[in-house]
This record gives sequence, C-alpha cells and structure tokens, in this order.
Amino acid sequence: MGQRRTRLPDARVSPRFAGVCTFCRYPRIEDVAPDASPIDWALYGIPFDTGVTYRPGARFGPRAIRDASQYVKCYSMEHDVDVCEVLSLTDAGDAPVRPYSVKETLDAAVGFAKDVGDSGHTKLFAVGGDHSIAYANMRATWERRGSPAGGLALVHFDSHLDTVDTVWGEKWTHASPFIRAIEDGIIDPKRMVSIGIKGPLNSRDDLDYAKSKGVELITYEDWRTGGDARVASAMERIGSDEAYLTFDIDCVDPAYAPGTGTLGVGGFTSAEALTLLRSLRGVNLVGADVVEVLPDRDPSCITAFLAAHVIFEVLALDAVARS
Ligand SMILES: [Mn+2]
Repeated sequence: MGQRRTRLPDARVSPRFAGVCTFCRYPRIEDVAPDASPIDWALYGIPFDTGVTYRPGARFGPRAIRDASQYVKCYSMEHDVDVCEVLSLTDAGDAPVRPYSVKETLDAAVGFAKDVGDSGHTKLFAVGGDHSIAYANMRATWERRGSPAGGLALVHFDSHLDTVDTVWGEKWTHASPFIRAIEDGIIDPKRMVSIGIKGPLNSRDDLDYAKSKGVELITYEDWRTGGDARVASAMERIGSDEAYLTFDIDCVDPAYAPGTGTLGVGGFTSAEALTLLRSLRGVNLVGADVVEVLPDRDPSCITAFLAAHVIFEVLALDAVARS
C-alpha cells in the first residue's frame, strides 16, 4: 500500500464497526493531518427534508449513509486507482438546517459550505437530505469557483426532471432545484444532461421547460434501448468543462433502493448505476451530491449502502482523473 493522502484507521487493527462514524471513515475535518492539506474533497451532510412533495424522512439520510459507509474501501479495481492514496478526503460534519424553512436552510447551507476547507481548492460533496439541498451545494460550488458567467455543466441522475416552477405555491422544493439553478445562472441548461428519467408524469407539459432550455434527456427507456452511446455523446459535449454531478437515488429501481420518498418504478439496477458512473471517466468534476435516501423505509439499509458506494464511485472519477 502506498502512502495515503487520506489517513484511515487500519481496518485490520481498528475494526470498521468500532469508533465514531464519519463518511467512509474519512477523518473529521479537525483531524486531517497537516500534510494532507489542502483537502481535495469535503463531504458534509444536509439533514433536511422539508422540501419534499410526498413522503418525508430523508433528514435521516446523512446519518444512515455515514453508518452504511463504514464498509466502503479505498481501491477501485475498475479504474485501478486507490481513492485514498490520490485524494485528501474529509467529513466536514453537517450544515446547519432550519427545519421549518427551505429557503433559510439553503441560505444557511451555502454559508456553511462556502467556508469549508480551502475555498479555492476543496471540492464540496453534499449528502442529503431531499433534492432541494442540491441547490445550496451547486451555488456554493459555483461561487467558490468565482461565479463563472456561463454556469457549470450538470450531470443529473434522477427519476424526475426536478424543473417544476412551484408546488403548493412554494418555489423552493425538491421538485425545483434545477429550474432555480438555471434561472440564477449556476447551471448551463445546454450543458445539462438528465439520465434515468421515467414516468408516468403529471402531463406531457412537464417536459416543456427542460426541452425549451435545451436540457438533454436520456430516459431510462432511452438508455435501456442503447443509451450508452447517448450518455457518451452527452459527456463528449461537456468535455473538460467544469461539471457538477447530482445523484438522486430514486433513479435506481425501488427493488434495489426502496428507501426513498418519491419512488419511480423500474429504472437502473444497482449494478447498472455503478457501471454508468464508472463510464463517466474523464469528466471534470467540481462538486457533487447524493440525495433522497429515506432510511426508515428500508430496514435492510441497502439504499444507504448503495448511496455510500455512489459516493465512492464519484470520488474515484476524480481520483482517476488526477492519477
Ligand atoms: Mn430529484
């Protein structure tokens, strides 16, 4: 084993089931070794679910994912890269939340995230929480990169488009993070790809906003009938541009990820989702999130366990890009 930039307790000395839980056993930000600075990625939780339009419970996602992630290891066979050798990783704790207000929570999370690690270097990985929280991490990521005028590219895995203008009169919900991010110039819709979308929808009109803005939609059915090439061509279009990756666990079939609040039946198997993530090799990631894990609906914890491995695969993409 080479010298690791992320110093983990040796699992053959200190068991994975012992000690205080952090994401993937990465050190708490106050415990990062001085020679492991600057930190490459800071993972943090946003335990919040007031943005949901259906079943709540994702506020318990970060804790469940921390617990499930104790068994995540370091070396990716598929990429031949040791994530902890290449990257300095940390668990920065949880952003402050205001459980009765979506907007106040998003503002508080942006304020927290803007100061994590080295703002010019450390990339932010938010763990939700419902999908409304993605807006906060996208905004903090964009601002830390100097608020580029063209916005960031976006790779979006989801059952749903999440471009609804308002729900019950509210602009800030888990159905709306991308319409708000596009309006604010944080995300460039012409370099946005939504992968895994499936229906039924409320109406045909639900597709209008994304289509009119030039968002590329690759539905689950598109992908199943030969969509690897479409994903590859979307990624070619994004090229080496700075890209944010958002992963809503409900893009995975509830047969594999039952612990989520707005279920979309059908969809990727766990294996398909992991393979698709690995296929993004070459993408220039500057921030990411994984959202919508609702542990109370999944007593076997397979959804949180999958989310923990989604985190690993996303970090592996960045590790392989640097090594
Ligand atoms: Mn979503």
